[in-house]
Amino acid sequence: MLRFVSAGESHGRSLTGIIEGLPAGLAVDPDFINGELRRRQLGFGRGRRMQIESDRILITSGIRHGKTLGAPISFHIENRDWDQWKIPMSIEPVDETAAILPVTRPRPGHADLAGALKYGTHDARDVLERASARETAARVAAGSFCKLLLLHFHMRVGSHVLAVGNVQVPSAFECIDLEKILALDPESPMRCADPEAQARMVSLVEDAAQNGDTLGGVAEIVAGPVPPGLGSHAQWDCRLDGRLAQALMSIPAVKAVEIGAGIAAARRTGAAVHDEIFYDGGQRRFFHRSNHAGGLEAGISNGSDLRARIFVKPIPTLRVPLKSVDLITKEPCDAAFERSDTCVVPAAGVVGEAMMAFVVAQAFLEKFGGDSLAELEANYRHYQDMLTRF
Ligand code: EPS
Repeated sequence: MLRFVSAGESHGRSLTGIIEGLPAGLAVDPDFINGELRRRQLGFGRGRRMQIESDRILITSGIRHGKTLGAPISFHIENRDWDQWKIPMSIEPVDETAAILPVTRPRPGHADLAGALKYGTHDARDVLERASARETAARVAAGSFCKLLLLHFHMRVGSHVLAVGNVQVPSAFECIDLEKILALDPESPMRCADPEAQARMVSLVEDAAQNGDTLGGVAEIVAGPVPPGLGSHAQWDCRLDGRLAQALMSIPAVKAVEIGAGIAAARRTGAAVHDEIFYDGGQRRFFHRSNHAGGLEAGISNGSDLRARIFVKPIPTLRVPLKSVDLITKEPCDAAFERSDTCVVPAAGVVGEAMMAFVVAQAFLEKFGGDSLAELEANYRHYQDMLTRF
């Protein structure tokens, strides 16, 4: 079973990750992973922290001479900002006189209050450090290993931004092909297919930053070509749509996930929603001309691209603060402000790609299994032969 865990605080020494369950023999190029880490740091509206960090992976086990061993892979990503935080985030007890102020004014929308109550701490830093979206760098690294596995089987994952605040792309730019998504300039401000909407998104973020406010938005994540038959209808927790939704929903600030035409489908009739079935005799395969299902029917991939959208709430750290209550005095106060971002929708899309890559790779390995890449290839080839002879 493909599994991934991470550890690390936002201003601690480093992030650490372990991914296990990848087959032996997969070539791993750290430059590819570093490229993905860089993509996550981009996007207009990120704060000063991204100028400090320059995320790079250090792989510490599970790879030999450039290829996976089938053993757990461990890795680190250093936090450059650690230099400024050695005392407040010290692993060792520190001198009481070091005057480290606790965070006692919880920010509405962040982990501060719920986490402080849960752990019985009056210093919200004890929870906010791990709740920080810094952790998503480790997800992108883990997702990059999954992307490399999927690439070996010609599958790719991409994302683009559909909305920032109330600025939305016109419908012609919504369900664009994966090829077009992958061709978007990673260095563009929003990784949005419509330059006109992108310009308006940028100026909206500028206004929000000026006003000490923040913005959310919507990103779409697409994977393809995904073979039919991944996931299962047989048990509730095997359904791939549910697993994908959980993975995407777990991204910090994501408050809703939509698969395919999801929300709009609820308002339409069946005739307008379901993707009709066709057969291509030449290629000996079934296909759909539309993809309202987002590539998933009954929790099983149907051969169309997987398509999901994440709805990202505005960042909860506001320079013009909301009302709060002090954790110690219980007096009304303004919420704390820490350096933060104004908008992270393009970065959330990159994290969404990592999560989708993980879910697809996990389901792919479940179906085709094997300890080595050669065994996995043989199992997959056998299934493809079966499909053409179906
Ligand atoms: C975050 C606050 C900001 C973000 C951070 C998430 O960090 P800082 O407080 O150090 O300025 O930049 O995201 C990252 C560090 C990252 O790598 O994405 C928060 O409070 O969630």
